[in-house]
Amino acid sequence: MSTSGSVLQVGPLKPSLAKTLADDYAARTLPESSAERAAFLAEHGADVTAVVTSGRTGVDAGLIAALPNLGAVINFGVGYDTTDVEAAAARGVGVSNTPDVLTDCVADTAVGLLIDTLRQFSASDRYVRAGRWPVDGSYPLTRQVSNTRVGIIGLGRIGSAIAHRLTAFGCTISYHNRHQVPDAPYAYAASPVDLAGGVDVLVVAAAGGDGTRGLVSAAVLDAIGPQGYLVNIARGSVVDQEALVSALVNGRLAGAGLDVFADEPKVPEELFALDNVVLLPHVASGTVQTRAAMEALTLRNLDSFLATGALVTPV
Ligand code: 8YV
Repeated sequence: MSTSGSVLQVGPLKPSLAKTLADDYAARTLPESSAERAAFLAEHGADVTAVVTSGRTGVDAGLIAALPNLGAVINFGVGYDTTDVEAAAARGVGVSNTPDVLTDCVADTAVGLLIDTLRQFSASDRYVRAGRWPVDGSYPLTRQVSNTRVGIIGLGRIGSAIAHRLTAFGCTISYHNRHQVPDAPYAYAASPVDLAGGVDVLVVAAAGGDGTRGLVSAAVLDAIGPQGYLVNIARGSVVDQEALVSALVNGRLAGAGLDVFADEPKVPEELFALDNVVLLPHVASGTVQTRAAMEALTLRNLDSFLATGALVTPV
């Protein structure tokens, strides 16, 4: 489908998606620098009816205000915490995301990261590569995964898929969520501290944004305790990162597996030397198959909006 240049790309996107937007939709790209941006918006702002962005960048209230004819913000990714949904709603601007298509890969990553963190496979690999096995002998013993007690914060699509996988490992699952989930076969904890106090591993799968900022606080980390682990595949903002680093550096937490950070791509360097911490560069949905499905759903939302004004997967 082609349009008269009414589509605006905001922030970097998957190269094939950016190419399709430019070639087939005559999309323009919002300049990075603020000086160029102001001139661009003065010239083209009123033409824009649809923005395509990702969770990395998003659309804030200022940008929404500068686009008087905007009708939709189409987000590549399930998380849309970088877009000001309230400001969009106040203007009648729809927001879509890419749910479901990435659930399996993100849940796979959560389980892989959990296993790597408890069993220290990444650290063991480094041990072999550094030539330490013949010199220092067997790698130190690690923590069993199967039959552990796992608490999940956020029992949505992804949290439920993680719970389902870990059930097959014989893990006992409990969860905390804004609301208790009807018919969920897992024990509900009324608060994150209550949940953390009764588990060996706390997995964060809650949406980011102001509603969950710092939900995993210093008190929650203390409740997990020196024998417990944290795994985060959600958003860095859900965890008090300063408190987490301090707990890990001081041995008040047994370990952590982190795919997301407070200020990506910056990762606290204090963690680099810790073998009980696994650090991933926000790759949970990063497979060829899932990213292609996310791209296709992003374009379905754009096509639907341009043709009918309605989004396929509104948030
Ligand atoms: C993507 C994600 O890496 O979907 C999300 O919310 O965090 C990831 O799947 C990201 O959105 C791409 O920018």
